[in-house]
Amino acid sequence: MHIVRFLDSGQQRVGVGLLIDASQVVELDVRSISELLHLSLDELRGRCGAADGPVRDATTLRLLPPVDGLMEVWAAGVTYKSSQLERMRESRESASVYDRVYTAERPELFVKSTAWRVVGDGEPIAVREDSEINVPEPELAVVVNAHGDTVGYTVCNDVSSRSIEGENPLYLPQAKVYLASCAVGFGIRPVWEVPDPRALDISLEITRGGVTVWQGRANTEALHRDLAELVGYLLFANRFPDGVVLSTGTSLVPALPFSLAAGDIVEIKIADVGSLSNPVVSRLADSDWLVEAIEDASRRPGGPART
Ligand code: DO4
Ligand code: MG
Repeated sequence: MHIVRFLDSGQQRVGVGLLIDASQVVELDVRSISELLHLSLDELRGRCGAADGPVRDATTLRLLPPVDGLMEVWAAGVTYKSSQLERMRESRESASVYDRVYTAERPELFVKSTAWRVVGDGEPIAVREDSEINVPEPELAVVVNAHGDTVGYTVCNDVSSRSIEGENPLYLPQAKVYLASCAVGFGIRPVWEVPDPRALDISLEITRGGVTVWQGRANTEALHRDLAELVGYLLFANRFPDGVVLSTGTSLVPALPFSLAAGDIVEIKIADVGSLSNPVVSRLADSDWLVEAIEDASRRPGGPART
């Protein structure tokens, strides 16, 4: 079961519900994911268990990323050995910062996205025109409620520019935070349905013109830090009144000089959690969805309607 946010194009409204067996959505009597994240974990579980709203055919709805209101997406970095080694390769002059942060007590955490910028399943992700090497970063993401409790998991793609970060680590925000650089999966798998988040298979496949150009597999058992430790640092001097998504870092990084190209399809699967598939664009103007999202968001600070 996944907690989902959906667009009903017929009725021109956004709703929230439970996706059951990928075929049916049982509506919940709330207006947003953030409203659900105001509940305690017990209240949320009770609300999901007692759901008896209208049942909808999931194929008639468009699933939106489960991030809305004042929610933010944050990300942890260099949490897997493979990520540390690849970043040391791309950044020879500043290689030691990755070495040091991997073993330091304090993890690397950064803001990845506000809610309205998040791209959902099937929507385009972008690579920057001023960046030579661009990669997807498939990551397990933890969903934390307004009280600081982990309530579920989802899939995040922390799309990044390796060349901009490699030039100087102080360029990290430009390498990581730009329009359509953050994609989040179609729903939240509740924490009570994922017995061991440190034993999940992650796969990444990149296809170009129907041909696989890169694929890899990993498992969250190789994560160098506890999930609770990452969430603890995130909340140490911060509060998230509508909840927050914390992406926990990547262990799959295509070796240099591989780069994403416009037209590629990036497919991520995390066992028991979900999947995420997005086409790649390089010129924002070429993506109708992005252009509409920007226009929409500027009219509605609450977020794009995405009709
Ligand atoms: O240090 C840069 C970011 C690393 C990152 O995003 C990751 O390891 O997933
Ligand atoms: Mg990352």
